[in-house]
Amino acid sequence: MALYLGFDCSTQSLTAAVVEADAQRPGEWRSVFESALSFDEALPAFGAEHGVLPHDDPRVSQAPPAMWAAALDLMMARVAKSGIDLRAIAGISGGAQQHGSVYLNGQAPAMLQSMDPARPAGELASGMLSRGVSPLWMDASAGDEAHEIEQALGGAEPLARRTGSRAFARFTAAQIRRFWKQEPGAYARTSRVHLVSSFLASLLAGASAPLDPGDASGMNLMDLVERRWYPPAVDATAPHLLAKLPPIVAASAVIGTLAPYWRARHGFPAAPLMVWTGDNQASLVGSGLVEEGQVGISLGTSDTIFGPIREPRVDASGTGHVYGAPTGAFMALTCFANGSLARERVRDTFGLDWPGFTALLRSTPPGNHGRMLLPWFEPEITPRVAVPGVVRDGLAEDDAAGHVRGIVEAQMMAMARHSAWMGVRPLEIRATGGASGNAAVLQVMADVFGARVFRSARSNTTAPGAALCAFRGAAAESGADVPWREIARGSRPVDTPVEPDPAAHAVYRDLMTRHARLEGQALARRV
Ligand code: XUL
Repeated sequence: MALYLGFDCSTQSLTAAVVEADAQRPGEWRSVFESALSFDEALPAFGAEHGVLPHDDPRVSQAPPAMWAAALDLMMARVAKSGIDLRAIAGISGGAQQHGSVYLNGQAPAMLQSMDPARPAGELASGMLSRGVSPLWMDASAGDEAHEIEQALGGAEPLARRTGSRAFARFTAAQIRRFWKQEPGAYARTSRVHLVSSFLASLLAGASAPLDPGDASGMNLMDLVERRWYPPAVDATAPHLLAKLPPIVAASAVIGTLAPYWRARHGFPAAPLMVWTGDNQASLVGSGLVEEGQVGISLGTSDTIFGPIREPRVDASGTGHVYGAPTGAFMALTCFANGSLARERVRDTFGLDWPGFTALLRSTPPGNHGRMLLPWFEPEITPRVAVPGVVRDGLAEDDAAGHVRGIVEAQMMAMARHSAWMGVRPLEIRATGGASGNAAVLQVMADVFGARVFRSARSNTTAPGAALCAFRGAAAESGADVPWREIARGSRPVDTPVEPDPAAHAVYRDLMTRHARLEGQALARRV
C-alpha cells in the first residue's frame, strides 16, 4: 500500500507522521510511523525557549527559520532510518504554525536549486535569508501596522469581509509592514516572503514553493472567496509586495518532486510533493472534521476552537477568523494565545507535576467556589490584550487549587463565549493537542459547552492530517476524486466520550455572565 509523509512544524516541535492509505478504501488509512522532536532539546544551539527566541520586549516573538530547516533535516534522517519502505512514499506534505513569515534574499532561488547534500539544511537555509528571524503567530508588536492597514482599507469590517479577518498584529501583512518600516534595506533585498509552510516546502522542493488558500488566508492579504491576492490589501502593506509573494495554488495540489538534496543526503525517492498548509487546516482534516456543524478544540501552545463552514461568515465581534480549508470550503477559528504555556505557568508556579495538577482540578467543584482568573500571562489574541497581566477575582495568589481550576474554567469559558459567532452550537466536540489526554480537563470542557467530548485517537492530528492532504492530492493527480467524508471515517475517535454533567453545565451558564463582566472590566481598565 502507498505511504504518505506529513509534517507538523509547530511552535515548539517538529512532528512527522507516515500514513498508509488506499484510494479504493480511503476510510481505512492508518498511521504507521510518528515521531516528534522538540526544538529546544534537539537544537539547543539556536537558543530558543519553547521554540521562541528570548526578547526584552514581551510583545516580540521570533524564531530562527534556520532552526526549522535543521529540524527538517534531522527528521528526514529519522524517517529514513525508521525502517519504513521509503520507495512506497507516494506523497509528502506538511502543516506549519500559521502567520509566521520567512524572508528570502535574491540568491535564494539559485541556492535552493543547488543545495549541497554534504551540508546540513540549517546551514544552507541561513545563507538564503534576508532576515535572520521570523516573526511568529505569538508576536503582538505590530498593532500599529495592523491599524494602519485597516485604515487604508476603510476599516476592520471591509477588510474582514474580503480577507476573512480584521487586521491582527500576528497576521503576516502587519508583520511585513513592520519589517518594511523598521528595516527598509533588508525588505528591499527580500526576493520572496514565505510563510513557515511554504518555506519548508521550498526546501523540500529545491525551488520556491507556492501557498495553499488555507495558510494564505492567515495573512490579511488574500481575497478569501477568489483565492487570489487582494491588491488593495497588498498595496496597503508594503511597496512592491505583490512580486515578493508566492503564487497561490489549490489545496493539496502537487507542486513538484523531492529535491535531489534529500535523495542524496537521506536516500529518499523522487516522491511527489504537495503544497503545505497551516497547522490548523491540517489538524481540521486530521481530526476528521469535514462537515459544517462539527467542532474541534486543540489544546496546544495556542488553544484553538475551529470547525468547517460552507460559506464564509464574518465575525462581527472581530475576534474570529475565516480561513480556507483543505476541503476547498472554509473553516472558522478563534485562537487563544494563553494555551499550554499558561497551564504550565500555573503548574510550575505551585511546584506541581501534571498528576498533581489533575488531582487539584478534581478536588475542586465546578464554579471554583466563585474564584475566577483571567490567565493573560502573555499578550492575548482573544480578547485582544496587548499588555499582559493575570486578573484574579476572589482568588488568593497562593491558592494552588483555585488557580488550577481557575485557569481551566477560564480557558473553556473564553472559548465558549468567543466562538458563539461561528453559529454552531456543538453537541459533540473533538479534542486534540497535548492537554486533550487529560480527562479532568475534558470534563470541564464538556460541562462548560454542555456537549460530549471525544478525544482524538491521536494527540497530534496535524502531521497525519498533512499526510492525508498528500494522499488526497496524489489521488486527484491520478484522476480520482476521493471524498473527504470517506477519508474522515478513518479519524473516528476510539474511546468513549466524556459526557457533560447537566448540573455543572447550569453552574457554568450562570458563571459565563460573570466571566464576560470580569473580562469587560479588565479590558476597560487597560485602555
Ligand atoms: C491560528 C494561530 C495559531 C498558530 C499556532 O490563527 O495563530 O493557532 O497557527 O500554531
